[in-house]
Amino acid sequence: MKFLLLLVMLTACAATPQDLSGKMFIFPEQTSTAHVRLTASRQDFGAVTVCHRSFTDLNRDHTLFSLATPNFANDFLIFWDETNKGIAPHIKNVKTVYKGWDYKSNMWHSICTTWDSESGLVQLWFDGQPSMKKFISSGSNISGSTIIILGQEQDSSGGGFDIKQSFTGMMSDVHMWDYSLSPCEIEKYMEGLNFTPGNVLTWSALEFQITGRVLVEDKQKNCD
Ligand SMILES: *[C@@H]1O[C@H](CO)[C@@H](O)[C@H](O)[C@H]1NC(C)=O
Ligand SMILES: [Ca+2]
Repeated sequence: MKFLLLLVMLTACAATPQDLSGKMFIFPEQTSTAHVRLTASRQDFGAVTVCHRSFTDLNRDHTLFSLATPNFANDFLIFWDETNKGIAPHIKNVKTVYKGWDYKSNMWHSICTTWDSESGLVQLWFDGQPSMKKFISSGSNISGSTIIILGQEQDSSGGGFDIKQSFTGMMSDVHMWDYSLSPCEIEKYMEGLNFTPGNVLTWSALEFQITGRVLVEDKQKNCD
């Protein structure tokens, strides 16, 4: 009975968007199971911008944001590639690597990625700095039933997790838009100023479901 009640409560939580302003997800241990599944407010994307902040001390491959559809397991993936020492966006299973960033352990990093299907260009922003634009994939939308997961990297829609690509650490301020955000808006996000919140995923009204040991806590504030 207790279990049933808990189940009902969990289900109710998952269905209601929550305001995570000032909060973060903590992924405190390495597993091939613990993750957060985010519910997108829409599907079929002719363009995408995804922003997030993360903090980790991993020195191996790890996922930061994994969006899969039945068509492509890596339909929109942001990945740290340890071999190439670069941040690797994947779009429609095509990968490109951005090297040369100071992706230091044990500090917060803000990363935004934009892509649009018309030009096929991808661009990354790392701690306030824009990368060059690179061609990755053009001519068709990201479409089909969308599954977005933090903490694990999908090799198939909703599954195929690999402990060696899992994320441990903290993650916050996850937003997704179905258009290319302007450089000014991205700068505002980077600097923690007021910006236009995501219209596909909004941190202040996030629908999500936690599986395994992932916790929500307040972000540490500086004492004054
Ligand atoms: C691609 O997505 C946009 C919305 O972002 C939509 O207007 C357009 O019709 C889609 N294109 C195709 C070919 O489905
Ligand atoms: Ca994988």
